[in-house]
Amino acid sequence: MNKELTYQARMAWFHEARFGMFIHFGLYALPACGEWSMFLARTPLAEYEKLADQFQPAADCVSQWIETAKNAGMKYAVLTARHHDGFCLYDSAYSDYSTSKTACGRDLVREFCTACRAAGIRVGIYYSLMDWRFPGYFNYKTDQDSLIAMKKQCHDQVQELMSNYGRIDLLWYDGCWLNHEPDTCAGAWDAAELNQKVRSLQPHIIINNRAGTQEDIDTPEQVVRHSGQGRGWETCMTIGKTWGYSRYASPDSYKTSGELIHHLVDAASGEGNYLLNVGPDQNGYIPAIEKERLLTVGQWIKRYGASIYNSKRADLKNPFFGMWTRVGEYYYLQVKLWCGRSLPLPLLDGEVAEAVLMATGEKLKVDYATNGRLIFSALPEEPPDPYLNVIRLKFKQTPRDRPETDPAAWLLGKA
Ligand code: FHN
Repeated sequence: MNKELTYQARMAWFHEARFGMFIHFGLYALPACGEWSMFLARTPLAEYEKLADQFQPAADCVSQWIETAKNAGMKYAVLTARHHDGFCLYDSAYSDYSTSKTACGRDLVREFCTACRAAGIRVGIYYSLMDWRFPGYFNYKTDQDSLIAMKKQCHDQVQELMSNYGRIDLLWYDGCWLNHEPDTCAGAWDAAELNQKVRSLQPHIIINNRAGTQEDIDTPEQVVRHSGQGRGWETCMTIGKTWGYSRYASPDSYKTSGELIHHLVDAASGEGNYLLNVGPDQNGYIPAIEKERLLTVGQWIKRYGASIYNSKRADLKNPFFGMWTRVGEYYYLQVKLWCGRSLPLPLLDGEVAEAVLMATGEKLKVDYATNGRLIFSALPEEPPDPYLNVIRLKFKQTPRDRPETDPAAWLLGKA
């Protein structure tokens, strides 16, 4: 029996990683109207299942995902092994409704695991507990046979995913709510029993909180919401409006690269991760607009990744112009609002040993003014980076926020 790994030991790679790729891929890429199209259009099962006859993604699509993830500075990836529509992207012993046993003829999860490991990217598996094909999901109070069959499928398939694909680093449950009543999760799925089996098969694994038990990480969705000290967390977010491929979305419905970088840094400032989603198209390729956004984020990370990977909380109030991150002995000012040649940082107690503008490598002049203000000067008039500019600081002692006992004292320079 593997010795029980401590939570900190299991979470170490996750905190170093900070940035991952979420991949929502499946039959829904064919109708190209998001991953919920089967349910929202109330497409009869027999009609929807025919999509499997046309589902033949390009041979090199998985390698394109992982190459893009690498170039984006992402350190892990999470693939939908099976989403709510029940179609498996792997060779399941419990279902013929899979890529292996239909036109595709491939085990995409196996391709994904192989490509991730070859690229040094950690492997995450997304699994939807619920499956729309079971009437017991909708009529869970009256159709016990179907509900039990769906839960058995869930336990069987999670175990085969944890047994047959080597080391899995992150298990990403989803869809535990029965008929959209969110508080019916934990008991309905026997999540505690299931996760005990998972951890015996994968002792180092990180499990998310979406099977109804807390496990290892919180998973705020489409919002950066910091968890408390010591609790792992990860914001998952789309670049466009839908998780699964949508061919019809207007370009202006996609988040800008600046917004994505800001969310990434916001998560890192709170010791959290950012799981950013791509929805590959019917051929399995990442849509051009999503790929372009990721490569732009990757360019920023090439310059400033040292300020987010393995980040810790700075335990300082964010300045008016941006955010703090801290890595080791360095504090990083993530400057979103550029203020020209000098930058005032009020209400801070701490003597700066070194201040460097990372974009240029130039040392900055630091003056100490009233109201606990550090004034950084010798900055360029225009922001050197179009997104977030980073000033790396080393202090002579741990910096502290200066408390404002009298909120008006700053008026007379006495804060
Ligand atoms: O219903 C799913 C949705 O399709 C998508 O997979 C997201 C990703 O976190 N999770 C559920 C909605 O919360």
